[in-house]
Amino acid sequence: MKIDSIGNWRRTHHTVDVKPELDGQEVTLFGWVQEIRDLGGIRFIILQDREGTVQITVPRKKVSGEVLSKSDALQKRFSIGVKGTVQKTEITPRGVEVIPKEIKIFSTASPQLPMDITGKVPANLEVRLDARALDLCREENIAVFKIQHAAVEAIRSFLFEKGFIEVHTPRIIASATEGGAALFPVNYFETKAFLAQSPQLYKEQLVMSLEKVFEIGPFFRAEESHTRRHLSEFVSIDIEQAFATAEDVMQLLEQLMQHACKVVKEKCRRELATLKHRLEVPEVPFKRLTYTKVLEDLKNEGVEIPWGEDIPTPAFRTLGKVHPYFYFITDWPTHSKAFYIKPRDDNPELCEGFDLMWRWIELSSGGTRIASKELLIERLKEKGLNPESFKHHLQTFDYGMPPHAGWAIGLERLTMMLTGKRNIREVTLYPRDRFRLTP
Ligand code: AMO
Repeated sequence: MKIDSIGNWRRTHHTVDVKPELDGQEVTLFGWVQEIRDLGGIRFIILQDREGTVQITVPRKKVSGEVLSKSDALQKRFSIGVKGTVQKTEITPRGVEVIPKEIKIFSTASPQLPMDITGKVPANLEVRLDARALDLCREENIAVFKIQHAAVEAIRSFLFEKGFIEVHTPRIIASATEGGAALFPVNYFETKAFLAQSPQLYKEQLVMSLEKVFEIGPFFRAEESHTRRHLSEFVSIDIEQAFATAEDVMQLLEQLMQHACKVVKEKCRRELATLKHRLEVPEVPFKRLTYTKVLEDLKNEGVEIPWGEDIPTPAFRTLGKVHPYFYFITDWPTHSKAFYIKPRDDNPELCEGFDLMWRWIELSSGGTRIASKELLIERLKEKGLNPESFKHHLQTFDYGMPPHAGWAIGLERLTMMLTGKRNIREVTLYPRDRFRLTP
């Protein structure tokens, strides 16, 4: 088949912008063949681009021989260009169709695609992830990532507005930052290094100079657990703020959540409709429950957890039914949180760490940090970590570390909430987990 070059053709409209008001006007459209319906004398081609679809109608007797033979050759997922005339019509749902004057075929596609790109015949998730580039062409997936994009844009501008400076910290590091989660080792010249689990120690150091910082980027956890909410590579939205406490950054976080939901709800009406998801803009302040209160709530539901122990996933599911939207869990036992979280002055058994929950899923965690070097060394030892491995970080506490606090949100978990998707892999372009490293 002859493959056309783009030549001097340039897009005049996206498919969604082809409206009945343009009746009689010539347009140049680019995209992909989503569906072909042949009714003998007339052929309908659904042209898809990033913004939606439009019907290209080919009345056999009325188009040129060249257009006819090109349209006869088309198959699903061919990449094409169409120059044609817009026509108002009653027969398509959008009240418009395009009658082609010229068609260019830029590339062909396999006649046996690994899945139905219209989504009418559902494919299982593993099949879809194996052919992810094709799966991402489905309207539903385009909607998911447009919603994620709108959320990230809203978050960035919110934080800029509040005076935060965007930073980029190292991904190749020498020692662990998050005790619990495992590290991925990498060969670094003659020595061993690791992929960063979080920007925690760097963002804390940066409050000494830049005061209010944020970072959005990928981090790595060698998660053994294969769940619907864990990835080995996830995108973290981190903030850290000087001269602030947990309560200050919790207020910032709830306002940010409300803002992100509001922006997505306004800007992504079409995408939310495609996903059939009703997004609720939450009221602030969010509920604040102490860890001890959570245990009481769980006891009332028949789930008993001894004070001081971790809350297992099934218990969180129960809790999510009692508190169905956003809520904070505060006043965790100090030993259950990372070494850098500040114990309470009035009761060091409890700490100033918090989690932001959405139903049963942890969306974000953070807290007031320890600003005293001695206390930090003590906490490292209590956690069984060697202060010597943290000497470069500890040194920075001799340079005037201010009181500070911060948090991190998992972008994919946030996207699950915004889109109503139940598996984190659905909202990750190319997910990485215990069993998946490709594509
Ligand atoms: P934490 O380990 O709780 O805290 O991570 C913060 C948030 O990141 C997301 N997240 C993940 N998402 C997908 N897959 C994973 N494996 C994964 N691990 C974490 C979650 C979680 O709430 N340094 C602290 C944050 C801070 O105190 O500022 C930290 O990393 O949404």
